[in-house]
Amino acid sequence: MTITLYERVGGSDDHRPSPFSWRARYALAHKGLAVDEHVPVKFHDKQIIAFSGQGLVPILVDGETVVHDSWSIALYLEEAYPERPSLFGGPHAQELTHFVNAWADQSLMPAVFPLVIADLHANIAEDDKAYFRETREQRLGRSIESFANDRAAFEANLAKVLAPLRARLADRPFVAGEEPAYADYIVFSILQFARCASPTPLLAADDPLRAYADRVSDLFDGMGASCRRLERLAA
Ligand SMILES: N[C@@H](CCC(=O)N[C@@H](CS)C(=O)NCC(=O)O)C(=O)O
Repeated sequence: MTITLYERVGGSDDHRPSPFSWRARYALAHKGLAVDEHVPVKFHDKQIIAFSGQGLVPILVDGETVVHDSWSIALYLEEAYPERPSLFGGPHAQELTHFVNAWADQSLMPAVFPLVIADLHANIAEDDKAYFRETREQRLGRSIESFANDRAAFEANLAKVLAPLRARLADRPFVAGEEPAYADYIVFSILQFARCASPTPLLAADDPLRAYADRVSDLFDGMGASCRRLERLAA
């Protein structure tokens, strides 16, 4: 069967800032499923994805099956390919991973977003900037620049939000334990979003969470390495 993944791209086809698209990429790699075609989708490119009946990426097309939403994609892959390595490690772990998904989207992402949004806007394709600015400023009720202004307050908030993650990773390599699983791809996807969006590192060079992000980035032949390039520019 042919597998196609519709993914967000930023300034070029290998600049992939969307955390949700990274989750789908890692889920497929964990299952050992090769993607036959990666379709790059800019923010304003709604026509290419209209077939899915909604306007967000990632979208997985597996043969005749179309699935959108990263969590739904993970559930689909787990059910459709039960003989391949599990993304969760069983039904109870799947339930707990759903909580990790909610924490990442509702706490971690809002803590990271203000620290990188201005750089993300600067780094996406020129013809995507107006759409990005308009939709984000509508949501924020103010300009991107004025929203992102109080960096010190956002950094203090991020430190608080990261505390449970630090505690969890203090004595184990992955959120899921000794081996990585979908919970790690969720958490990593947001650290990766920051790396792809902004050349200013979110975490200090000696921060254990940066080593964690590198660990996940190195999986599957260094699949996440493309986003480290921006960060290295600032190093
Ligand atoms: N809950 C969805 C969220 C997907 C989402 O927000 N995707 C963003 C990725 S950048 C998007 O497509 N945004 C479209 C837009 O900004 O117009 C998931 O987990 O896949």
